[in-house]
Amino acid sequence: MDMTDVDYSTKIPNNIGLAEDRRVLKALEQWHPGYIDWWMQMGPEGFQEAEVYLRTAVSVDPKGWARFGYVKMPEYRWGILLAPAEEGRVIPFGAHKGEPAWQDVPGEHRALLRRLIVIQGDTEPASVEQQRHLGATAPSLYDLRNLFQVNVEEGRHLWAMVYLLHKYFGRDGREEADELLRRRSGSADKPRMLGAFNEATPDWLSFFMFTFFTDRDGKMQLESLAQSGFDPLSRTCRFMLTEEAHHMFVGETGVGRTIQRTCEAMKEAGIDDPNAIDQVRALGVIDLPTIQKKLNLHFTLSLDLFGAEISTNAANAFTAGLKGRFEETKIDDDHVLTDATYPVLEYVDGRFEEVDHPALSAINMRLRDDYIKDCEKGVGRWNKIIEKTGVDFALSLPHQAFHRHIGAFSSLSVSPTGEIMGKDEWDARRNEWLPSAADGDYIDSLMTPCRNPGDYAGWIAPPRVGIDSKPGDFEYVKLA
Ligand code: BYC
Ligand code: FE
Ligand code: FE
Repeated sequence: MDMTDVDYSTKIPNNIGLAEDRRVLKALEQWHPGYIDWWMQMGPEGFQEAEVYLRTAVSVDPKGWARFGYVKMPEYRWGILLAPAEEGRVIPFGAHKGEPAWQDVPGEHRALLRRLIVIQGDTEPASVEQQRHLGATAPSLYDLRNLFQVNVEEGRHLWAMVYLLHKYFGRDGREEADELLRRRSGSADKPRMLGAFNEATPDWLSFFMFTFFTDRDGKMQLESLAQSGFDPLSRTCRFMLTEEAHHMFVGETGVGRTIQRTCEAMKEAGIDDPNAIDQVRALGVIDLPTIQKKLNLHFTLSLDLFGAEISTNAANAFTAGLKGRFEETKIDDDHVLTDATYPVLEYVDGRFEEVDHPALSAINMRLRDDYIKDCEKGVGRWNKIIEKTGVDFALSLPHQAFHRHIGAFSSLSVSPTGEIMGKDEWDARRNEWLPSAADGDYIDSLMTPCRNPGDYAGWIAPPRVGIDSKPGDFEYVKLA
């Protein structure tokens, strides 16, 4: 069998020779029913019988790995797919730089490695849980299908991490794999591990912002883990990244289409002032200032996912060779960083300034900076859409210190433009910057489902092209 082909003869599709690995096959088959129970309880509510036009990975060949067809979600073939091994791969960074990549868990770094895998694994089902109510209000069958595509692939990402736990971590790996099915997004007693994954995703604009900003954190974290000296983690993350691209596409185009529709409606009605919120809302579209507030919320929740700016955990993971930097192998330095420094934004003596720190301690900060650059490009593309319609408005990323709960800025009260203020003033002005309950109610009032092929809710423009080159009125989801 070619390494890029996937074996569909076993219950769990895979390209890792699972049929010959009886111990792991058995462990995963034992985990499987719990996963399906979790999916039925916490997966997309009300659509488990629907036939959804989904892509399934049938190969890991970058040139053609997906096959499209109608599937009922509980019958989706969640598989374990690793990118092909690179012959002679070495650990690209840290104290073990240049040594052969590990094919087994390095004993001295076992606990740290397991923690990284568990955190990554925990986010995947969390996002499915956060999005489970959205099917009821989808603005079109096209969007409904995209939601479900993202959901089944996040489910597969959970499988990817669970495979590593079962294969490489023995008994405590099995226990962690079980715990991944027990925690619940937003639960008071068993919450998911990271903040943003316990927030609600109440409406479709939130979903699009989430897939733009939070799935993009996923991309950055997976890129860093794809550099790992632990080869199975690297290979699994490399394949996950090919799926991730679609999730961010869903977010970027979803927000883009929302903006497009708002601007078109304003132009048709002859409204020039983007801040004429009542007039714009009377048109049944989401005003641009409210879109900015949603952006502020999801961007800042996602910044928190990078951890503290100065982190010994991150330094240890780098030095151990477990988690690298974004595009590690393309960076022109020694990849060991013993003497290197990195500028970290800090609040000192009443103002923000960059202070040099040991680069090793600033690994989280660097990744966050790379993330912000990536986000900025996307916001620029949204602004092009606004510009083309002739509406005078630009979206922007808020200041890094605004609305933070993790890291050095979490103790400050800062506006989106970076002004420091007292907590009382910040609290009083909160609703200028973040979605208020009334904004939420308004958006909610627009969230009525649109279920005829080719129809779209009034607040969002249709996509320019269909999925898998399908025509505009294609029935992406056949409702049961
Ligand atoms: N919430 O030293 P620090 C995705 C804790 S998204 C709550 O800075 P570190 C996806 C931290 O645990 C990508 N707690 O931590 C997207 C630590 O506690 P201990 C997910 C937090 O380890 C959409 C303490 O604070 N993957 O895939 O350097 C849909 C000190 O912090 C948070 C990963 O994140 C938080 N936000 O950095 C579906 C990759 N932040 O140890 C999927 C794996 C920090 O003192 N994870 N704390 O008790 C990591 O690389 C790192 O663990 C983190 C945190 C970047 C998350
Ligand atoms: Fe994922
Ligand atoms: Fe994703």
